[in-house]
Amino acid sequence: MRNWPRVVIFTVCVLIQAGCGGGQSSDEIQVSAEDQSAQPAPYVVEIRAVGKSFEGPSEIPSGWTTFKFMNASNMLHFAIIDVPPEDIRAHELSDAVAAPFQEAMDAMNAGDEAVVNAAFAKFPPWIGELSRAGGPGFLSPGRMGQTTVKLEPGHYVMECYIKSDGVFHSTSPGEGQLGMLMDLTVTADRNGAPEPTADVTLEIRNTGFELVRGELASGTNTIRVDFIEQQALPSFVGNDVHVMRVDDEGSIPKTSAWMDWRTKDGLEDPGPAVFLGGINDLPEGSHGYFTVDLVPGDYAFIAEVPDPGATGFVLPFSVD
Ligand SMILES: [Cu+2]
Repeated sequence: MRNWPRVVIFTVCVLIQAGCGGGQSSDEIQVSAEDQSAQPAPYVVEIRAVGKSFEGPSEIPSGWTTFKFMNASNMLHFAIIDVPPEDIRAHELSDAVAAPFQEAMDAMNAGDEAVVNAAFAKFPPWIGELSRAGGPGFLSPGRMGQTTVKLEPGHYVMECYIKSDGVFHSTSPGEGQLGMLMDLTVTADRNGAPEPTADVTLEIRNTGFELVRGELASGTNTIRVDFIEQQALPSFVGNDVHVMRVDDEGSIPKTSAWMDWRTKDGLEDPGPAVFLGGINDLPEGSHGYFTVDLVPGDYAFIAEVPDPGATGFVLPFSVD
């Protein structure tokens, strides 16, 4: 998709040549007219998860941005887009937020509540200003996910906090090193991409999911997700949506129990289900899109909130 401007330039050159050459057939003119009216292409940014690292561009233009998330690792990952206060970069998020989260997690596993509270007390004053701008949802190894959000100019950090052996992927693996945290600057240049069109619309409220328009089918589905409501739960998470495969009757209860990061097995790789992507938290009143390829079978929309099955945040569906 990055070659799109070249295609436009090429088309314009062809039109100029056709105009200068004269004598072209009406068929050729017809083809040129179709080219001119072609829809602008989406702006695609490729992000790769390799081992416990992200690879991708450090700077992109603003506007509707389609993240093509390639999970080239043997672990489950996602890529939530954090919106930190203006001067905060990934290294500061790593030291000031990811490190205390890991201390708290270790203390939770050890059952030491005093140390848990001491770890949370280390959060910086600006933690309350952290917000989220979506990003690709849970994606099993070897898969590709596609998630589109409208990004305004500013500074963002992509993050994955799945755990391996009790350690969040966002936790620094060593002094001065970043875990799965990646700076992303969005410039004032506009990418010119159109808003996607959707096959179905899913609404999210604090009471759960509702499919309000369209029908999921086998093949490629683009899902518009309207965040009618957003919430800040005590576990520091909010509303989002991911697609899981339902392989047997244990899939949903097991995955629902696994969705609370505060438990020892919570969000621990590989997880109890195959995940096909989704979209992370967006602010209340905004919307984004994600695309999933479905083969006939059973699936569910599920949120990364504590006990989603009991709170309306599991919506099973099947495609023929
Ligand atoms: Cu990860």
